[in-house]
Amino acid sequence: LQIESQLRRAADHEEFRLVYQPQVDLRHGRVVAAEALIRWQNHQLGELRPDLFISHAESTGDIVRIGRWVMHEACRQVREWMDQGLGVVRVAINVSYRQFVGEDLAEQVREALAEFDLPGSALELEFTERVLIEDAPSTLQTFADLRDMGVVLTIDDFGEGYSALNYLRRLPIHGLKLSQLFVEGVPGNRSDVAVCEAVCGIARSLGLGLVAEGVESEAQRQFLLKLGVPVGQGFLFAPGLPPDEFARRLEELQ
Ligand code: G
Ligand code: G
Ligand code: G
Ligand code: MN
Ligand code: NA
Repeated sequence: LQIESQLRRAADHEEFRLVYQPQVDLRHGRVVAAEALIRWQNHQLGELRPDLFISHAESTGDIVRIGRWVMHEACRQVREWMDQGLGVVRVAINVSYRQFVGEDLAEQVREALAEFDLPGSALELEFTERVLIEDAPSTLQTFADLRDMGVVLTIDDFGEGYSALNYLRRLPIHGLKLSQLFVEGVPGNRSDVAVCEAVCGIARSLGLGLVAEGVESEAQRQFLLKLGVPVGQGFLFAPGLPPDEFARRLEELQ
């Protein structure tokens, strides 16, 4: 497949970049973190969306190399922002299931943090529910090691997949991300409202943080605030921004 042969060479040809979507305090819009989102510009295929190529990269195994690049680049960027005196801010990166199995993820993170002299708290890892479900023998230890480094651990797209409540209880994670699938329908759609309330209740009773995704309207922001969701991200605030635009945005708000 063309996409797969191009993928293999993309990292070497510097075809990837990261954009950064602000996570904001839903009360007054202060930026509390940024999610790094990968972009791929290929000379033959054009701009490809991650939901298309990430699944290819997962099946070929290229995701392991791409994931290393993402972690390195995100840490390099945070260091640059810190050196510029910007009040940043933690960066969240998306981690695939494949990066977790058969790889020493905790060691990778330790090396990246050390290279750029960053505290663990500068980094957040977003996992999918699949990581919980597969429950590899080393998972619990890896989570514990990462948490001991101060790295923030969250479950992405919570509620979309399997929602393994049993695993949530056992793993030392910090927070959940409420899937935009459910945020989309509030406040009008009653079943979406019910799911948002339920996820909020789970987060609260387990003592977990909660970030709402896909906040596009003022009505959604108001609804989530009333529900007690502290942080959100979405087009209401900003899409993923190139690093210089993200930095400008931060400066404006400070
Ligand atoms: O960036 P976009 O809004 O198109 O993201 C689409 C999907 O791709 C999301 O599910 C997101 O989690 C995933 N994604 C974006 N960047 C990365 C990345 O660096 N690594 C992994 N594994 N997934 C990513
Ligand atoms: O739970 P603990 O006290 O270990 O939290 C450590 C750090 O993680 C704190 O800085 C806290 O604000 C942050 N945190 C807790 N929950 C979340 C979350 O859901 N998302 C994000 N981004 N940070 C969180
Ligand atoms: O799965 P993950 O949450 O990592 O992916 C985030 C995805 O959601 C990215 O593709 C990003 O571009 C997209 N996104 C971010 N904010 C919004 C939003 O407000 N509305 C919609 N429809 N998509 C969003
Ligand atoms: Mn994510
Ligand atoms: Na998500």
